[in-house]
Amino acid sequence: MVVIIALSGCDSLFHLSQVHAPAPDAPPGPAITGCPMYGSSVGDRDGDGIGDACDPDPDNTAQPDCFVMVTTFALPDNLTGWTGWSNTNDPWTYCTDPANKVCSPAASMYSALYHDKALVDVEQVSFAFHILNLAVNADTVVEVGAKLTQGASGDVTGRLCGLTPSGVAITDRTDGNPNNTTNSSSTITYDIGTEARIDWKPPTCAVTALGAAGSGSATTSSQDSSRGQLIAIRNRSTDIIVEWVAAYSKTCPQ
Ligand SMILES: [Ca+2]
Ligand SMILES: [Ca+2]
Repeated sequence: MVVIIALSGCDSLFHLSQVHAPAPDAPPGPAITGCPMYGSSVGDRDGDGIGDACDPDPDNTAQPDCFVMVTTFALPDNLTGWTGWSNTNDPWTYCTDPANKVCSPAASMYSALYHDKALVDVEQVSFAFHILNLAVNADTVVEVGAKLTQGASGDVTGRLCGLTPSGVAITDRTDGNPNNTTNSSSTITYDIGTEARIDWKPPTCAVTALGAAGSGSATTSSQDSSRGQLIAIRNRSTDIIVEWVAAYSKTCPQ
């Protein structure tokens, strides 16, 4: 019964189709340490507080890495601080199976999930998910980006990294001119249902399937086409379970 009540309340919240003007950076809170997305972490070789299992630079010696955001979408915080959008007005919701994860709008052609706070100095954003569909369509896209904004259409504008019909790719998106894929290179063969992780650390976009499905990457040499300071994930023509999203920076919150 508790779950039913929670779902009802959040459905109405996540019908919102517009992200409000990003709030300024929140006052610094406690530093995020370990690997919250994995529940625990063993080892921290470089002593920067980020566990080896989720440290993008586990042997750094000069500047420390820091988390600026980690969301595991676990209750009770779940989708707080995130705003969903889809072109069919279907909501992002908590999954009923598995519980405590976020499911994309079913049957939505285009959808995005925006982090509500502007985040500066993000150097890497990582995103883990499962694809649920039995067949990936020719126009299936699962992407993540930082330095984004929400365009007038409600869809993402800015540079994204992830899976596209042409494989792992880096895509610049603008309203009215939605796709300009740069330096698409590696292909990836997917096992549907396998957890995959996207790591976007400009200029490199890497997708790793955590099962037996392989990995791929693409690299761009073009200038960053940043349009804002929002992090968002985006998917098209597929259903996904969102596992976690994390943002890293060399500039640690003071
Ligand atoms: Ca570390
Ligand atoms: Ca490190």
